[in-house]
Amino acid sequence: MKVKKFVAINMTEAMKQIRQELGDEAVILNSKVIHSRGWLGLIKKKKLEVIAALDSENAQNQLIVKEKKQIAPIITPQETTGSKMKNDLHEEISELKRMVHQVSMNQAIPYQDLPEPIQLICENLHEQEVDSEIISSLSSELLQKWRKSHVEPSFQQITEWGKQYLFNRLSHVAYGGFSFEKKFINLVGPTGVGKTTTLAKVAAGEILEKGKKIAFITTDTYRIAAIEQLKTYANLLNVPVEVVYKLEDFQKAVEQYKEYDHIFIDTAGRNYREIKYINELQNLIDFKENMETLLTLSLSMKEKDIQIIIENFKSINFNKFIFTKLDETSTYGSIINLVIKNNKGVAYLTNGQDVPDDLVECNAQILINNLFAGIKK
Ligand SMILES: Nc1nc2c(ncn2[C@@H]2O[C@H](COP(=O)(O)OP(=O)(O)OP(=O)(O)O)[C@@H](O)[C@H]2O)c(=O)[nH]1
Ligand SMILES: [Mg+2]
Repeated sequence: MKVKKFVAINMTEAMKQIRQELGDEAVILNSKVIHSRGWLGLIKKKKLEVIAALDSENAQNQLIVKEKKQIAPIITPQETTGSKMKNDLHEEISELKRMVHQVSMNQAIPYQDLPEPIQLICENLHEQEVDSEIISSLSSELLQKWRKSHVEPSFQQITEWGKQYLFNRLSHVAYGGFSFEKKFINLVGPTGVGKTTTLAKVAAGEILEKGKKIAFITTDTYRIAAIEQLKTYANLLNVPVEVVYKLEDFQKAVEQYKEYDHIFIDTAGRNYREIKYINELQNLIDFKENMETLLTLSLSMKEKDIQIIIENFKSINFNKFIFTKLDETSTYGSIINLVIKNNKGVAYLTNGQDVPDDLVECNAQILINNLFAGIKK
């Protein structure tokens, strides 16, 4: 068997070379995209490396390699006999399927032509589901800085440029926990994201560290266990709880707790992709009160669904986001996308079930550090 490596700008050129050297009966064993350095080492040229072989003994039974849409070869079986040939054919088809998949995967990644360090950063952000618009403007910025640089920048330097770029895009919104300038502290958001747990974490901090006088209100009468859950935290923290079924109850509770420093409101999780549940919430809580409202979202949710929920909550005019369950993911891109898209900052991040420990007051730097934590050369 004669095996040879061919390098060409695309599959069409590779096929020409293979036909010229090995003839029509050559078999392609493997192909991969390779990169060669271009001008000043900046632009990398993409080439295709193809390994082809010719089995002279079985030449008459070999597969004829043809080209399909200039991307991947297809095979056309000629007359074959016996199970060996069937097996060979089967193997060839599997190999070609794998190659086609590989080539199409390579083409799907839009960062291939960038210098390697920038490519690495962009691919990592892509993995973390950062919006392609953000990655593409970040890569332009990094390329520009690279070109202006008199010496070849280190990977660390490029990473710092990337962090700075994102910081500029993220830092115009407000971060940090509740200001506690308002009497009512309110958490809203979809089912099971961690509203009650987070409320207990924040309340525990205010009571245990600052000695504040706190009361709880729950409007979650939808789930029987919800009241019990809040009561358990209330007992542990030694604070009263009022259950609110309608707006008048809410107003009564306001009067009843007027001596307290803050009233923490726990709301029911509903399918807030439907606007009717937002209206229900507005019928229970007087959002015109002296109130700070945070929209609680979990990182285990799909970003598309989160965005629909955010749009629906805009009528309530919430102050900031809380993102929960950071411990359940290593994909932080959606936080970055949602902050930039909605011009809203993040109050807290939660990273576990422990009350009160698994709560972090957020700022832009924390978001960027999380995003870049896994990017290493
Ligand atoms: N892994 C992890 N689990 C969390 C986190 N925060 C809350 N949980 C868990 O998520 C589950 C739901 O938490 P809840 O606080 O009851 O959520 P909720 O939003 O109040 O739920 P509903 O009131 O039913 O809408 C519980 O098992 C919590 O312990 C977190 O940051 N990480
Ligand atoms: Mg709850």
